[in-house]
Amino acid sequence: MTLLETPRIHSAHEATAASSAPGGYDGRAIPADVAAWVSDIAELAQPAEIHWCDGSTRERHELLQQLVAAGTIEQLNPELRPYSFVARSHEGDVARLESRTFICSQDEADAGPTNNWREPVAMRAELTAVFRGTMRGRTMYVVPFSMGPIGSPMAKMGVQVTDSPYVVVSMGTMTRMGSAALDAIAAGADWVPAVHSVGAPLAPGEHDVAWPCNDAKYVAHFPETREIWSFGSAYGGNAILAKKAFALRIASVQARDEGWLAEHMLLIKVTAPSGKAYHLAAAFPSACGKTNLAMLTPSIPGWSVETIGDDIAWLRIGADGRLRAINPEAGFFGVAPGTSATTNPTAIDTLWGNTIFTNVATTDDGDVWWEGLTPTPPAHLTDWRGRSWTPGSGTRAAHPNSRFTVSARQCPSIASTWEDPEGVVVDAIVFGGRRASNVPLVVEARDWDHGVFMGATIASEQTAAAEGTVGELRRDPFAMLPFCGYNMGDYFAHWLDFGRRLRRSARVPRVFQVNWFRKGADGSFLWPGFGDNARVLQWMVERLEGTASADESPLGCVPAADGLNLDGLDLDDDRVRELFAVDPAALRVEVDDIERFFATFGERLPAELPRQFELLRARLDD
Ligand code: OXD
Ligand code: MN
Repeated sequence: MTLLETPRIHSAHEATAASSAPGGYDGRAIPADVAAWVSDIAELAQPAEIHWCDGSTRERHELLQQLVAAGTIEQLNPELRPYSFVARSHEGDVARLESRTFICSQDEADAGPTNNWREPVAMRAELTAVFRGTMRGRTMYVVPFSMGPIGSPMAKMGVQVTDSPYVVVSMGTMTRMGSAALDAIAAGADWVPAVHSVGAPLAPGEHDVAWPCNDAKYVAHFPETREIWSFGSAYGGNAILAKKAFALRIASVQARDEGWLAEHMLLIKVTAPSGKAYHLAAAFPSACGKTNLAMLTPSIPGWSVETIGDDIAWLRIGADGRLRAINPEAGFFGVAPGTSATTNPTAIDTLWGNTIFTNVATTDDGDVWWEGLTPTPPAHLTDWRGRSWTPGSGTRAAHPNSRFTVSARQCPSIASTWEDPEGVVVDAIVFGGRRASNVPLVVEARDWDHGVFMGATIASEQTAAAEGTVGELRRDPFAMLPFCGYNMGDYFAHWLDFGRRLRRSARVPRVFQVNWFRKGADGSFLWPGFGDNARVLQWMVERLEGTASADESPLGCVPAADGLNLDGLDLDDDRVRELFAVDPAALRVEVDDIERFFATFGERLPAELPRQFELLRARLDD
């Protein structure tokens, strides 16, 4: 790069004006290491301009206007959906790309059998080639952000550079983004660098497309140097690097090294009619109803559920010896299809305005629609591809992985403690998946180690959140299969070790497994789900309080007869029996599958897991 091509660095309020001097940012000092890194990336990617994001409302407004002008987003009817927008992505850029997600640890064994490993030197060379000149003709945005409330001892900082203004506004919703985060870095906080490009340089005078992206895609993580490099996609977790790439893949490595947990978990506060409140952290694979559970409206009187987070939780042992957790995110990037006033009225209320929808359908009067929003679709829609759509056309109007991006602050059920810098005390951990068979409605683990076994053996039917065949059963330990940044065998060991540390502290949380999705012989769901899931939460709380009795089953403790509150529910005894049925023959087949899965970890599998496995086998043979 010659000196003449050196990109201009300017403040947020000078997005198109002449630059202020490098190092100037709203009069603030830019930390030298951040400035040096930004300048290195700019030298490689060669953007036309550099914009340091301050996270202000004015900046967001300007970016949204720019995105409307570029055709990336369209404003919805302000009378129906104030200050809200719809984006239609490129048809080849609609989900997380697990096959293009790489963990580039020095040693392949440290990535483990569940990750795509790439040798870091070779990957750096490949990335350098694709990133060279990738931002030509575009603005590179520098996005300083905090995961967790700024100032929280549990928060962590990052800086993402991106050439996508759509990604900037998404980061603005999903994180605490802007000057305050940069100030925290200037004050000495460590930060994770994340480089993102849509991979679509513009030649002088070239007309841009609405959703620039590249057929070649990479979401690469370097765990030892805590770096993220993403190329070619602007969709969700591929591009909003604070979320899956940082808050789970890189953070899981930091958590292993620093003795905490970075998990794919929602966080809720459940209050019993007595007024006593408990906090639950629950891990479910992508698109298995985490947002619905996080915003649940209980069907049973006297109970309430408040939201702290819907996707990611960071947990550590607090100064008081209790397990404490924060939601590191500031917004929800939720799956739209299936969200309705019946399934999740709180989400519907949250989405009243100030929302960016991606790949949903739009109505003729300028509002949004997706499958499941209303029992019958409107007579005419514009589908997620931007084409005219009528019911019966045989295609889906909204993409199955269409999303809403909205601030957590807008959620009517958000708990007043959701930004508590110390985190909330976690009383119970829940694991779940989407299972048509074999897994009962609820089971309680005998102890922490048994709970780790439950987490390690979660399997779920694949959803549309990532590429792959929807419906196929896959092992998804701790719902972290696509998100664990290191060898999952070591991750299991870390969980076991964490339990040993918890046992030395005040109280070890209880562990449960749930399955809302079991089907009967007739193929229909056995359990009504949604608001009625509060009945299962009630049983868990009563277990915590020591008032609910349980029966032993080979899988763990299940509610004793009459233990589950089924008042007012039209569920006959046969269905209840089916919900909790344990079929040893079917489970033995499952156990063989678990054995094969565990074998893939070789000597990295901690001995406690095969021990738990043999105990289960023996219980099934009893
Ligand atoms: C998500 C996912 O977007 O898990 O939360 O895919
Ligand atoms: Mn998720």
